[in-house]
Amino acid sequence: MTTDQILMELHQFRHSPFCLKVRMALHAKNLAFKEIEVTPGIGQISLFRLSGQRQVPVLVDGEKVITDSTLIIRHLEEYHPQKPLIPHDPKFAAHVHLIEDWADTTLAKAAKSALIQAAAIDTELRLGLLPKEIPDPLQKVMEGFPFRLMNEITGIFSKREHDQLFSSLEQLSLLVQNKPWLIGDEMSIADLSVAAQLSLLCFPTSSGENLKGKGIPGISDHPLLQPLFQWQDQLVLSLHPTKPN
Ligand SMILES: N[C@@H](CCC(=O)N[C@@H](CS)C(=O)NCC(=O)O)C(=O)O
Repeated sequence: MTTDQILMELHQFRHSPFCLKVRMALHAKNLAFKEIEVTPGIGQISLFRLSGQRQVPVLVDGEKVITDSTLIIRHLEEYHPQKPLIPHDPKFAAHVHLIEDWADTTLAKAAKSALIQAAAIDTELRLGLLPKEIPDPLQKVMEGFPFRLMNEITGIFSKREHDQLFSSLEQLSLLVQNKPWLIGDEMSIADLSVAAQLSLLCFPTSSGENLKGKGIPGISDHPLLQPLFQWQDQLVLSLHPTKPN
């Protein structure tokens, strides 16, 4: 049974874009929920016991335990239908599903690779991404670890991948100029999915003091992409009350 009386629980990594996507959907629907921070590694053991898999986000809504951001939002649409995030018009809905899938796969993969490459070079960025719970000695190890060398060996983010990502971002930047929503006249899960993944490229104000304003050099500060990152920051801020990090 799903009930509004029991507070929903969102098991998450704070900086995971998929968790941000779900948090934004919960806020858009004005639903109260409790955030449960999962410690990478050790915390995923209890997550596995809870959900049968080790990835975040996981939503616990009454007796239901739902994994995967897309399935979580389908669940919210069904059981908490206020402020729909999937349009009723089937054609708009089809566009929304396609963009959500693209953002969760192609954009997510490219943004993650770009971030790993940038973090390999920028120690401050690397440390800012660590969960608060990581003890100081481990932070020191992360500081000294030869990420740059590892990155050069694995060649993790090629020029071709960078150019493909940049071209998609340029197109998105055009789409959001003078229009607040990617599809139709209402906010949809397409907007939330794209904005969430963009948070890996340009950290929104809601990421907290250590990260806000940081981003991938050459992308987050590129003039052509400013309309896109401004759109993202406004959307995330409007759906994500700032908390001390
Ligand atoms: N398709 C999933 C992807 C979730 C995902 O990739 N979660 C990452 C964090 S961003 C994770 O839990 N990684 C830890 C692991 O794979 O062990 C969704 O939409 O929720």
